[in-house]
Amino acid sequence: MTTYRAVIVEIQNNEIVSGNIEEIKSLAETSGAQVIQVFSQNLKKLIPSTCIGSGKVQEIKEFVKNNDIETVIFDMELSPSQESNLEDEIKANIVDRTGLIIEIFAQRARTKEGKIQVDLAQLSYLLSRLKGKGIDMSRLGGGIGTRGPGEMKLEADRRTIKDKIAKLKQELKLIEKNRDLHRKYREKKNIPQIAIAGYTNAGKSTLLNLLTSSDAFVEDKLFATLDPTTRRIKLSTGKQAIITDTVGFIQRLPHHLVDAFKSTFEEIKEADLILHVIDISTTEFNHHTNVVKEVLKELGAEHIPVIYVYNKIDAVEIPKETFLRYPKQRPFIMMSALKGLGQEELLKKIEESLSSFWEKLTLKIGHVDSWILSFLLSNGYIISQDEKEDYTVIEVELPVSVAGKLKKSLKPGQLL
Ligand SMILES: Nc1nc2c(ncn2[C@@H]2O[C@H](COP(=O)(O)OP(=O)(O)OP(=O)(O)O)[C@@H](O)[C@H]2O)c(=O)[nH]1
Ligand SMILES: [Mg+2]
Repeated sequence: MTTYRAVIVEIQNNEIVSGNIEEIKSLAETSGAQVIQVFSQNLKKLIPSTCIGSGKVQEIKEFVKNNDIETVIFDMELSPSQESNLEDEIKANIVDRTGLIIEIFAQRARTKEGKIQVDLAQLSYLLSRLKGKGIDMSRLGGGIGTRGPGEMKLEADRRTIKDKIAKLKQELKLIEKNRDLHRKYREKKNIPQIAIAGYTNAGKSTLLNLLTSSDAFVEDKLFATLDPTTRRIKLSTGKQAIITDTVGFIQRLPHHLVDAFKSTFEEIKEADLILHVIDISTTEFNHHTNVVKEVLKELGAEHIPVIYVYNKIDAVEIPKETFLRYPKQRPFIMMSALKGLGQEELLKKIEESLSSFWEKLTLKIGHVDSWILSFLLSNGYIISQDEKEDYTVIEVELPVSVAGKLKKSLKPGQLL
C-alpha cells in the first residue's frame, strides 16, 4: 500500500456531525495516510464557500506548504464547489469523509463482485459531484440556456458515466442471479442461515473463524472484509447451519456504498438469525450498537431475531459484574472471539434461537417402510432409535417444511 502525508480537519458545529476523531484517524490510516496533524475549528456558522473560516484555511495552507502534506481530509461532507475552492486555496488534494470511505473500499475490493460494486459506488459518487459542478457552472455562466464548452464537456462526461453505470449494474445482476441460485439451493436443503453483522473492526471475521475453524482475513483496520464469506457451521447436536460474515457498518455510511453493496446486505436480510457483534473494548460501543441497529432497520432486517455478541471481553479492564450492570441489548452473550471464551454458550444460544427451524417427530416404522428410515437419516437428526422385532421407534428432528411433507406421506399409526 502506498502511504501519503495527510492532515485532518474536523469541525465542532451544531449543524453538521463531525464524527469521532479516533475514527476518522483510523479511516485515514487504513487508506494509507500518515496523519501529521489534526485541525479543529469551533464554528457557529459554516462558511458556504469553504466550509471552514478563511483564517483556518490560511493556517492549513501554511502548514501544508511547510510540511509536504499531500492530502487534507475533512471529517464531513463537502459540496463539490467547496472541494474545488479549498483545493485552489490550499493547493493539496482535498478528500471528504465519503470520498475517503469509498477510496478504502476501492483499495480493499478483491473479488470481481466487490470490484464492480466499488466501481459502481465511485461512479455514482462522481456523477453526483458532476451534477453539482454543472449547476454551479451554469450559474456562473449567467443566463438560462447558455451552455459553454465546459458545460457540454460535462454533459458528455455525464453520459459516459451513466453508460458505464448501466453496464456495471448489468454485470452485477448476472453475478447476483448466480448467488440467488445458490441461496435457493440452500433453502431447498433447509439449512438455516446465520448472518454476522456489526460495526467495522468489531471482530466479525474472527468470530466466523472461531465458529468454523477457518481463516477468513482478519486485520486491525477498518473494512478488512468487503466480500461476504459463507461457511458451514456444526451445532452441538450435529445440526448444521450456514453462516456468513459481511461487510462492517460505520456511522454515516455513504449511501452510494449502501446502494452499490445491496446484494451483500441481502445476505443479512435473508438470514434466520443475526449475530450482532459489538466491540466492548471501545468506549463508543453503545453508539456503534445504535448505528448498526439503525442500518439494519434501513435494510429491512429489523424483524430478524438477533443475538448481541459483546466481544473482546479479554481486552476490557472492567469486571464482568460491573459490565452486567450496563444497559444492554438482549438476548446477549459476552465473549472473546480471539481467545475462544464463551464459544459454547454462544452455540447454545444459537441453537435455542434456531429451535423453531426444526420439528421433533416420533415415528413407528415397520421394516417394509425402510425407505422412511433412509430418508430420515439423510434429511434429519436422529435423537434415538429403538429397534423392535417388526418395527423401529425413532425420534428425529427435521426442518419444519421437510417434516410437513413427510407427515403427508405417512400411513396411519406411523406418527406417534
Ligand atoms: N482482544 C481481542 N481482539 C479481538 C477479538 N476479536 C477480534 N479482535 C481483533 O480485532 C481486530 C478486528 O477483527 P476482525 O475480525 O477483522 O473484525 P471485523 O469485524 O471482521 O472487521 P471488518 O471486516 O474490518 O469490518 C483484529 O485485530 C482482531 O484480532 C477479541 O475477542 N479480543
Ligand atoms: Mg471482517
